[in-house]
Amino acid sequence: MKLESISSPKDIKECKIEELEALAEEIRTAILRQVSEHGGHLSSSLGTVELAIALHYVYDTPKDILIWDVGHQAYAHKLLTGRYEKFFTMRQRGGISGFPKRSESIYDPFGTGHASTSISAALGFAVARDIIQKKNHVVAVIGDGSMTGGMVFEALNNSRHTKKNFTIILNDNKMSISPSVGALSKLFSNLSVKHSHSLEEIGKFLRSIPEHIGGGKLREFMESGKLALENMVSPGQFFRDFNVRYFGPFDGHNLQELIDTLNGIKELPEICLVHVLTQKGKGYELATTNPTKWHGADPFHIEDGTVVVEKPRPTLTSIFGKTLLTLAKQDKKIIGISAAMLDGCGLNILKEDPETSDRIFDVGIAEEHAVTFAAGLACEGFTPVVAIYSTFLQRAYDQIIHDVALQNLPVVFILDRAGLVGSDGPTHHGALDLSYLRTIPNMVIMAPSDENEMRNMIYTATQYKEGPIALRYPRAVTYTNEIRTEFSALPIGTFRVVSKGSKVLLIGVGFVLAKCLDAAGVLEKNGIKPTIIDARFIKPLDIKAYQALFKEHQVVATVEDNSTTGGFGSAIAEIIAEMKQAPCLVRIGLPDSFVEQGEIDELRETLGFSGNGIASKILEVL
Ligand SMILES: Cc1ncc(C[n+]2csc(CCOP(=O)(O)OP(=O)(O)O)c2C)c(N)n1
Repeated sequence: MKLESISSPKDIKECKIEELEALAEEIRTAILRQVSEHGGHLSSSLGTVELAIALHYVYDTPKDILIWDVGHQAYAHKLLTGRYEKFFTMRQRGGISGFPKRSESIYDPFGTGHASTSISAALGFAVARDIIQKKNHVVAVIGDGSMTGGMVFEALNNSRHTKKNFTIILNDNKMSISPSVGALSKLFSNLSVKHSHSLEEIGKFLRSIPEHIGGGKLREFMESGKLALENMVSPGQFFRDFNVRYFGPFDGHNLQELIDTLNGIKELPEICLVHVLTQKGKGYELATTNPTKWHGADPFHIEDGTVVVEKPRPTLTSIFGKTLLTLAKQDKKIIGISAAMLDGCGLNILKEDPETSDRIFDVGIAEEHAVTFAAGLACEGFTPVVAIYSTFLQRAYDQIIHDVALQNLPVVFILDRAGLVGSDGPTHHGALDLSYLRTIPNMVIMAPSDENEMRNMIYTATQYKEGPIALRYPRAVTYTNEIRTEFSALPIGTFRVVSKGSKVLLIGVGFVLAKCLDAAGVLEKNGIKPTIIDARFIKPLDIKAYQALFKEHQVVATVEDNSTTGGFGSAIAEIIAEMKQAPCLVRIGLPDSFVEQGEIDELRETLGFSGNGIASKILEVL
């Protein structure tokens, strides 16, 4: 059975194990080819190839529901469900998504991208199935990293009394993006020692104790208390307390074992958790030796793993990490917090530095906890810096409001990947943070327009003790060469006049200021020299100073890498609404719809985010 001839999982149902094993190799080759050419999530997907085959072999998808948590590991699933042709368009503009997506395939019953949602969704499917008396199976596949998300336990807690049956596959590779952290990773490691083996070992040990020193009594005791002993050596008890029947661990690369196990548990009328052990990066040695680096990869040469295009400059993420390292060395009250993204957020260099490592906390995929944990630290006089991607901080909205802002605690929020992120698409674009943060009382929000301003904003944030303060910046490399080493705090709420002109006032929020400068070039060719402002702050705003400027201009244009709904442009609209003589306002930003995947620059161009796009919108109004 050739991979390209598979149009649906039905095509593999008659295959022999050897054929399935050969198919697994073909799938790995296809994944490696695709990710090496276009980038993507490599090591997670290489680790779930046999699992995807076994699941589609045993279950009757799409009638049976198969939900992949996060979904970054579902490339084999895509290949087995009629998407071979389109697989090589994955994560590109107009191509298929890098995550499961309902609108893409009937084999993707639930869209994912953010972690720890699969068990809740599976329970929803199971309850619905029983109400409408459908007969199908529901399966959620979740990684050990994603099991650290609080929603998982809310779902398990709820599942216990709904008494629905569905199956959870715990895909345990001992890794989140970095090695898994916390008590759960310890629990799973304990589970990884087959409890039957442990019992056998203990039995052997007890039998070896001679009669005269009480061996017989001990053996009797073991027999009478077998259950208790089993509980003691079998951490499966943890799941049993949730009314979940634990099976495992199994070798997640042994197709026969996986198929037999899934067939064995499939019809059980209870919630089953099948624990499978897999290797992240399986089949590509570089990825198995450094699964963190290969979690998400840019295009690379398969032979030696070198990237096709070197990043021309340092990333903003690394600027943040280096800046915070410098500040944390000077100020021992600074504490860094990450939700399973130490590398992704740039805190890894602080974790590796002996002077700061014990002040850096990876809390697991637990954004809500990260924020409230920071609130507690702030109460005791520390300066917690919570570094979370814009899209993932959405999770912690109530914690930001109720635990931080309401108590006006000085927590610093660092939002990387604000704005468009590119090929990860709509689940990952940071399109809403200005809108969701701006409505929160006490919150200060900043966006730097270059890396020196960014360093000063990080400094300003760590100095600010009046309440919560957030800093957002895009997924980007740096623009300027010269990094200044001194820091200076910015006066809260002030903007910077970049250049003075007349008629048109262009306000850029963050790094899109560069696009405003391009637009100014186009406008100047049309005889208009605009005034250009670097907004710096999104909240608070210097209303009087803005109103004074508005009076001097006919057209005000705001440019932001955030939804125009509720973002900076909306804030300016609120100010203008209170003026007697209002200028015309043009708001340029992301639309009130989910933006699809694609190259960031390409997407921006389509959305009118280029110099020409901005200028033509202004000229239209004039
Ligand atoms: C809410 C949320 N926070 C952070 C992430 C970023 N993220 C993507 S995959 C991943 C690790 C997932 O680990 P695991 O579930 O064990 O899957 P593996 O990649 O190891 O197969 C993280 C932290 C996310 N997708 N969602």
